[in-house]
Amino acid sequence: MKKCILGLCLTFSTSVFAANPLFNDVFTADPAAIVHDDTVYLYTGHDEAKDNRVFFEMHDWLVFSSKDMVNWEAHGPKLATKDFSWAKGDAWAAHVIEKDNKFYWYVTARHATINGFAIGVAVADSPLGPFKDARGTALITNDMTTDTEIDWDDIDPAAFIDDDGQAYIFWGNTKPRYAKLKDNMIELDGPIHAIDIPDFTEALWVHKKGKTYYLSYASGFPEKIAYATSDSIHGPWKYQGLLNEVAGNSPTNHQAIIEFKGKDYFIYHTGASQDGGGEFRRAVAIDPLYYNEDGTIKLIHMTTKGITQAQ
Ligand code: FUB
Repeated sequence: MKKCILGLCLTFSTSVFAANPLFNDVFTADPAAIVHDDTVYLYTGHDEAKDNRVFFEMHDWLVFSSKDMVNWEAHGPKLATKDFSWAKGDAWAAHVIEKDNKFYWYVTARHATINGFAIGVAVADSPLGPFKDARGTALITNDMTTDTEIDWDDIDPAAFIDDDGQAYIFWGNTKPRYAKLKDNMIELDGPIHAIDIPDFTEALWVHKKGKTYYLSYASGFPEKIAYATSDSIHGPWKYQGLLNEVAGNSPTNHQAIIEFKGKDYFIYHTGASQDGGGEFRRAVAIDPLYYNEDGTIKLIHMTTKGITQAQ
């Protein structure tokens, strides 16, 4: 881990300094994470805007890994919008899931010929790739959802595989949606369903703890992460309140929730990078997530300390 103080940069192999943001040499956003072979693989967006004045500049997605949640290895970009022949840029939020020893990376990108944002999927035999477009076409396009006037309502995919093996994809901006995925993970299987949750903006994430399904999402704007629970992946979803407040210096907020070696983690982004961070130059952070005895989740304390105890 590299830390810089007053222009002096030192590399530490142990975690004696604050850990959030995780990376200060690259801007990272929109985290998604999986656990595979006792290793956490963290997939992030990659902010490359020169400053915070105009908009997002995002061309590819990055991968990092850790065996202890403290020390992270950077693997660089492993997928870019140019890897999808149908896409023309804007590498927005993405999500990776493992099924039958294959790794599916669902991505948001702007479609080259169909107006608006779209969702595609790449596949690999390893969590580090090489990943290639699994379809040659987008999986979800803006013309498949005509109930909003905006062209960025089909963004932020989140996949989930239920205990019976059925896979689903959740996504959306303004309107939360989900659909079944076929066994091949690269085709929708049936209709697109609406989800009834309050004040939804974007960034859906689904996880299950015990018998409870959790649906977390960015709410309002500036965004806070809220969540709802259900005893079925199909809902109805019961709103449970906030998971975090507005993340420092960033109006967007985007979470991943994982369990690793028996502990639960909340991974998110802020605009708190030491090197000119902000709305379009975000940085991923991690803090512990704690459940109450009744299955609700305690409000996340967003810290600069982060995770300092190796797992
Ligand atoms: O990073 C671009 C967009 O900002 C994402 O798709 C949203 O979730 C928000 O974080």
